[in-house]
Amino acid sequence: MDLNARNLTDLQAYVGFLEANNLLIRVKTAVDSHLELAGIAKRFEGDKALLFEQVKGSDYPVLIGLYWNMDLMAKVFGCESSQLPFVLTQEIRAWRKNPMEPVILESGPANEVVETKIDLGKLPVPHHATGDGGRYLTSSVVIAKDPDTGIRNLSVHRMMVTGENRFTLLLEELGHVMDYYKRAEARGEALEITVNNGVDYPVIMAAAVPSSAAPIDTDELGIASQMRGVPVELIKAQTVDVEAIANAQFVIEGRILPRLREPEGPYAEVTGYYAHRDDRWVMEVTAITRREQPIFHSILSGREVGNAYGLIAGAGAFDKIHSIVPEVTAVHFADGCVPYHLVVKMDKKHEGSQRNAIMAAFVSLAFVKTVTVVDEDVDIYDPVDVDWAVQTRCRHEKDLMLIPDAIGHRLNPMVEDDKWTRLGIDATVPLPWPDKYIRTTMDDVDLSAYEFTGR
Ligand SMILES: Cc1cc2nc3c(=O)[nH]c(=O)nc-3n(C[C@H](O)[C@H](O)[C@H](O)COP(=O)(O)O)c2cc1C
Ligand SMILES: [Mn+2]
Repeated sequence: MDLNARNLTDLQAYVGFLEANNLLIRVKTAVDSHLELAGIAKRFEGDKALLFEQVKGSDYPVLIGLYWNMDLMAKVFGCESSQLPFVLTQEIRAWRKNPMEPVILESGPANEVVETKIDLGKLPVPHHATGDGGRYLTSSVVIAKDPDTGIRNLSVHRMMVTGENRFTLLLEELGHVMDYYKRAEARGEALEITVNNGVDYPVIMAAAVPSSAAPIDTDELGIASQMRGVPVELIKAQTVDVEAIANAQFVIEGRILPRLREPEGPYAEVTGYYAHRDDRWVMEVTAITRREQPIFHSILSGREVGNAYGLIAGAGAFDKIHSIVPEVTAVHFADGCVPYHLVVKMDKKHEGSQRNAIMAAFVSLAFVKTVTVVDEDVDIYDPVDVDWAVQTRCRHEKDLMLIPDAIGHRLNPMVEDDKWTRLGIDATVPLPWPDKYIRTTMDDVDLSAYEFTGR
């Protein structure tokens, strides 16, 4: 694949590329990382990316907005935004067929400077939403190793700064890091991790590939390597036996402590609600390394998180769903609230296989609440068109599949006792396709042959 993201090896190169393509806004005024930075970013949400050149009390600039605009992302990948999901699915497929191993170096840009004193207060970590409980890392990639097999894992976690050398963080129940942590904790051991801030699309996206596409016995760094087109370079850490991303901006090393929980939250989640404050997992920082001139990377809490997760999660799930039900031709997370509503498009050949598509989608994505399946003539990227299909093709008495007491996504306020009801909506036309379901069309006119004014 001709991926521009391959040539963009680090955030400095991203900044240069975005600027050259008129996709970057520089904020020249010094801003406060407490509420002000995110408040400004919110006003630009979905626009060009933002580089805050000066953050009060910190030596480092902050880049935000790399994931909030699909066209910007497509530009970096060198494709049309409509093609982006398929490009990513191809990368996951190529990785599965021929996994590429990362390489381990002694040193790299990310450990040019080893901080002599550990002080998270020096980093421009934003306090995003007004009701948040503290300053949050939102985009840093955690590398951990399976305590039994040593296989590496990539994942992203919200992490709240609670001291000079301390975070509290969220581990999702079904995630691989949670699995590792539980096994380490049962032995009374901490789980060593590196937290990599300021990494490229391939590394963050590989971290968000769902476990249905990247099971626990696979190393997601292989997916990042595939997307970069070359093996990802890792560096050895100073204080833990886990590697870090060589061209990250900052590496925070440390351990998630066993049998200890401390308050984390509230945090403005992707749901549009605050996740409540509760006792959660604790990371003790053992070292911080960085580049000579690092750029701190953040993802604006809320929608941008959904984008960063939804695109690659959809691409990974598509690979899985398509392998089970080949008639499925595309999937898309409805933009309203990623990751809860997945729209599935299919070229139905067998009556009933749309129900298999719904079930395949549910098992491929643990946190999807609603799956709507539509025919090939529906534009799944247009919520109006999807609603049109539901309103004109779904027999509510027969075509709704309710799955009560399924495992819920804890971030969603609808979840009770970790459970909720999942809903499948079959909005496909029954086969053989009756004439009454033929869509109206107009003549497909070539506009270049006409003269217009006022256009
Ligand atoms: C921006 C962003 C924020 C995320 N925040 C969290 C989080 O706080 N806790 C969590 O467990 N997963 C979070 N996730 C989701 C996991 O990173 C994702 O489910 C990943 O696939 C888990 O890796 P695993 O399949 O190897 O367990 C986040 C993902 C993204 C992209
Ligand atoms: Mn994993």
